[in-house]
Amino acid sequence: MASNNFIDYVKINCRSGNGGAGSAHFFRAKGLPNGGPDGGDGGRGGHIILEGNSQLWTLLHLQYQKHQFAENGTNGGEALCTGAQGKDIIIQVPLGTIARNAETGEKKVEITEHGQRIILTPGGRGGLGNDHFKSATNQAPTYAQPGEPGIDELVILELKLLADVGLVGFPNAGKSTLLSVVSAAKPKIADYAFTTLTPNLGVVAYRDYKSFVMADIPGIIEGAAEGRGLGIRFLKHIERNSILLFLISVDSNDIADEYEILLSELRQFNPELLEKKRLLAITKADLIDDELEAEMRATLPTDLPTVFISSLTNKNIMPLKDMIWQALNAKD
Ligand SMILES: Nc1nc2c(ncn2[C@@H]2O[C@H](COP(=O)(O)OP(=O)(O)OP(=O)(O)O)[C@@H](O)[C@H]2O)c(=O)[nH]1
Ligand SMILES: [Mg+2]
Repeated sequence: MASNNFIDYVKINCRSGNGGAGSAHFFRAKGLPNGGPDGGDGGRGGHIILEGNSQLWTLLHLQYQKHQFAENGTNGGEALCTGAQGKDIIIQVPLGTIARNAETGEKKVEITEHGQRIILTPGGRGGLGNDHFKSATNQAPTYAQPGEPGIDELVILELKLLADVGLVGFPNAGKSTLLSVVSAAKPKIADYAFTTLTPNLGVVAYRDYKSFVMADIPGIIEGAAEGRGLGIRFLKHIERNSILLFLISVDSNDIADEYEILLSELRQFNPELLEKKRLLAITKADLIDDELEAEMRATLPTDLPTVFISSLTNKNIMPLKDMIWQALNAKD
């Protein structure tokens, strides 16, 4: 990861509050020395609760708050007084946070919406006071329930990386080079076709500690669906990506034509791939001047947002990231 401020995994110790004990008190008053049971219930122990917050993008804020202890409930009192509930602890987490039991790895909860609250570690129930135990045959129960103990556990919070962008392009289009300039990934780069033989993933740091994952896959050529080149088996790696970024080099003979070939190969592999949002980056823009760029602009496909970039000079790399981020987070 390019920045140490991006934290997507923390282990925290959660301890919910003990429930307060029920009271075994009996009513007493002048002239009424043997009143009935009036012990109140104990208060519930505090819960540890997770709350989704769409303004958070990492678990960094929890790195120094690894002990989360909720308050105990207080005991029940006389005159049917219920004990006070232990204060809950509410932990704010980014959307896409998954909580697991650290020992078993079992998933406990997942937060997907802003404002969503889920109890992670429930507080102990308060015990019932003796008033609950009176009956026809026992009108003076001296028994009251103890409070239920809280739970002390280790929990792993993990951030599922929000969404991905898959790179689609001919060999040599500059896919791996782009990944290497926007992420800490170090894919092999060379000026021959099929340099990339297996997919590479990189985490792209975006403004304010946000991030997304970019997948660089081997180049696709015409006929890939029939097995030419490395074929299209690698396309399965972009099936779960939420958007596709097409990369076509400025030195392509015909950008619109190359785009159509890529689309057609994707369609043959899995038509659903064409339902994903698409963006187009024309790469190696450092090789042409502004005049030529303006001329080329007129020949580009018009059905998707397009930007001229250069991984060599960093031209339009930030606007490209903005474009990707917008597409990943668009609400449609
Ligand atoms: N001038 C210039 N050359 C670039 C740029 N980006 C990539 N290249 C060059 O283009 C060639 C291919 O780059 P790669 O990143 O390996 O291309 P690829 O799309 O990953 O290729 P495959 O893995 O074979 O599919 C290399 O020689 C790069 O140095 C750029 O922005 N400007
Ligand atoms: Mg490559």
